[in-house]
Amino acid sequence: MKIEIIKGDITKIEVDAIVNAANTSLLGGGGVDGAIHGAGGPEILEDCQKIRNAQGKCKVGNAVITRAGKLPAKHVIHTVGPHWNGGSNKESIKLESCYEKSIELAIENNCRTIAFPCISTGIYRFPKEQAAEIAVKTIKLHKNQDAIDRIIIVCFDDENYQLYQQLI
Ligand code: AR6
Repeated sequence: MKIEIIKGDITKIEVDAIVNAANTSLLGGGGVDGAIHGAGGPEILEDCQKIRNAQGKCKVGNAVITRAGKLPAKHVIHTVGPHWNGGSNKESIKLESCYEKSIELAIENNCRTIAFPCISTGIYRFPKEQAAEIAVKTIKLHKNQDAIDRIIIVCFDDENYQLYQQLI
């Protein structure tokens, strides 16, 4: 499994699955969530609504999968990152679970290439350095490395890009 770090917009990446930093409602929001729904069109929200009707809200640390509408990716995996609350609310474990569950869901859906944004490091204010360490550690330690060909971490801002380059 190859890990790549790039700087850019995740809505433009052609992979089997891009990951969305969603919220528990699954019904859209700002940041990368807004960009994905905006670029992908109504098909993504339609699938999210069906999931909501079937299972209710998505818990923090969990993930669900939908079609990708007009995006170049084939699927969108929506995961809900933790809101940073000083670190005493199991934020690290919850963030680790986002990466873990997203990779598992990708494998279950035969996705061999995955692009991740820097989950929770925007509106949810998770400290970027700590989030990057958790992301890299969780991806590298994933037990089913043979099932994935490539993971791309898509950094939107310079700070994240530099942090990930130092780590990889
Ligand atoms: N491509 C890649 N990364 C992006 C893009 C993009 N187009 N746009 C922003 N980022 P955020 P969170 C980066 O705030 O912190 C939403 O309202 C951004 O620079 O999108 O998990 C949801 O609905 C940052 O590094 O997500 C939730 O309510 C990273 O993506 C809440 O925000 C994550 O920032 C989730 O907050």
